Amino acid sequence: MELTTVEPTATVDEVVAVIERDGGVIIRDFLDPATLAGLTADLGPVVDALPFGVDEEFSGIRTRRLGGIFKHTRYADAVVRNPLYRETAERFLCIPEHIWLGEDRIEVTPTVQVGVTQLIAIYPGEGAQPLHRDDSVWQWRHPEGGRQARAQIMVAVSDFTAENGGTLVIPGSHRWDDERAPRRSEAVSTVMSAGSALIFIGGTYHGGGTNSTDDPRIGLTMSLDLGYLRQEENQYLTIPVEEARVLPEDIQKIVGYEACPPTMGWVETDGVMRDPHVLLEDEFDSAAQVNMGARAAS
Ligand SMILES: O=C(O)CCC(=O)C(=O)O
Ligand SMILES: [Fe+2]
Repeated sequence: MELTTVEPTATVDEVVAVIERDGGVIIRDFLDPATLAGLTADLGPVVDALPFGVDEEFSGIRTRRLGGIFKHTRYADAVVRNPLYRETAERFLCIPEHIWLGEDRIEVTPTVQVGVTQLIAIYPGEGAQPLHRDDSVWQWRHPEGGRQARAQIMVAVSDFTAENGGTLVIPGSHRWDDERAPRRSEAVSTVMSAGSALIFIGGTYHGGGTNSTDDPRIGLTMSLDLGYLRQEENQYLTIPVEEARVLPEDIQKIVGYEACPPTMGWVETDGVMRDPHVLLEDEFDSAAQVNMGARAAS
């Protein structure tokens, strides 16, 4: 089975229907050429200056990863504003649930928020990532018909091919329960031209592919997540980094300056996804990182 590609003129209904069936869909020419050129111009030099990753198991050691995309370029705004992504995400996530306030039954509809932003440049010689679900960051469970937590996008900044590491996806795997292991033989490559995009939901098994070409494969990924998957009181605004520095270490960690396994809460510094506590340290181990595999096992 291959992934379905739809035209940029597709409706949100059509996009949602393919994702409900397959777990993901490719939108041809998702970005216009000027936006794509702007992304490349703004992000290319920044990512080129980063060292390679240090995590052989998951993030890659022939891969460069840049986070904090919205502080590096305004051309990323078009990604979250594009209705084919934004409204599709809202269809999966903004589903009202009721709560009781005394005897009043109240419908509450969650918002969406950006959860992760990353430019991922997979260089020649990088091997395939383990297939995974991105909603594993919350240890999300998957009963049939359960709600989704995340709608993810992978925009092709370079062409994506089967040879250069175009994202591997297992069609239909969003419906699997949590006991079934993903196998490489079940995955198909995301093949799309620069400017096109793969939209998939958090329960879909996927991973970066092997790059056996001579050029890097460059993708911009972002997620829109359930707006309530966060701390109730906004501790980072209440106690920003400069104020947190003077707190005792156990208090720094309990208010939120600590990652939760496997990788929740990371910050990117020098191309590495790190525990946020490093922002409070004068010196830190440059090999210190959050790691889906190691952290999950520890
Ligand atoms: O680079 C890719 O194609 C996928 C990367 C990915 O799935 C991840 O890092 O979580
Ligand atoms: Fe992923």
